[in-house]
Amino acid sequence: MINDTVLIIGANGQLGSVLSKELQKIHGKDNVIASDVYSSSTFDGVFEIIDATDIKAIENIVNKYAVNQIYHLAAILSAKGEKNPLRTWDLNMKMMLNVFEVSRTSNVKKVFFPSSIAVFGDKAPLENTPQSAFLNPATVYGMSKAAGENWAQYYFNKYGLDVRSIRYPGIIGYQSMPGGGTTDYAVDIYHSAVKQEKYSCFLNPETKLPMIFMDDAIRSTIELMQAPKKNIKTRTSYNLGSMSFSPIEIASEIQKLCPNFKVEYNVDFRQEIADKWPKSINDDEARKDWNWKPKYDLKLMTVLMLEKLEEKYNTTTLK
Ligand code: AKB
Repeated sequence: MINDTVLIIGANGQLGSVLSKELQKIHGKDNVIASDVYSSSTFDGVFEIIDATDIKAIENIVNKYAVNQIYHLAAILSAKGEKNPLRTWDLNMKMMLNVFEVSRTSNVKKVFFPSSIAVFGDKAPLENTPQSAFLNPATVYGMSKAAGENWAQYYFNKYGLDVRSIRYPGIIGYQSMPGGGTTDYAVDIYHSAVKQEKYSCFLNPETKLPMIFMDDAIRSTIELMQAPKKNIKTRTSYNLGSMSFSPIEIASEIQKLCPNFKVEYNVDFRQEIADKWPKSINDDEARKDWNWKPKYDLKLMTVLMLEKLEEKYNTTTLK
């Protein structure tokens, strides 16, 4: 067991709720402080309510538990963010800077800050998008992540704060639901299949996007955070590749196991966001610096998603 006290901000979210449990296994149940702006009825462990826009609230918890690592996962995502651009910028930036400032002025030694494929825009190559491609994000969420990456690098260069970051693709897991993203369809579609409902997809059938299975996303985060400091050469954020597919490809993979499953396409404003994002990611730097290697592909993920969701909904849809 590693003797650190870890604070997770945004622990009720899609990634946070799964990561909190994994971190408990590594650091011990009492050394993981899960927090969110709302309480959790399901988390088994230490939980605190924190509004991360309030720097004092973060500081109090960091001091109370002598926290020395923070995973800052709270943010308004791409699609939801476009409904209220100024509020999204304000919240995402304020929370992130509060976390960096509290870390700089306290005993926090390491910070995890998630970035996203949303940092890329139409000036980056759509296929095999390189680590150092030009960043011209088209959403406020993407703008806040691109700015956050630069702030992460600034805090490292200027204050020596060990901030580490990954540009996540869309994350797909059976344990939790995403909220407000453009890649959310790739989780929702599995729930519809298992509930034997027709799925209405908000992206067009050919829209290919980079995605990752939850287990790989969690493992990548932990591997990055555990890598020796000298290996971390990218101090903005690492590209992370895993799989890429379109709605029609995921639907046909599901149909191999649920032959009656049907999808209709009702494209909305999220299409415009997806069209500017990479279709596939070059993650050579992550592979080289901290040995990143994904384990799951679309086929394996689909089998697991359907099996686990069948258990959850207590249904039998699989062939
Ligand atoms: C979103 O769709 O906004 C997120 C992301 C790719 O960062 N899932």
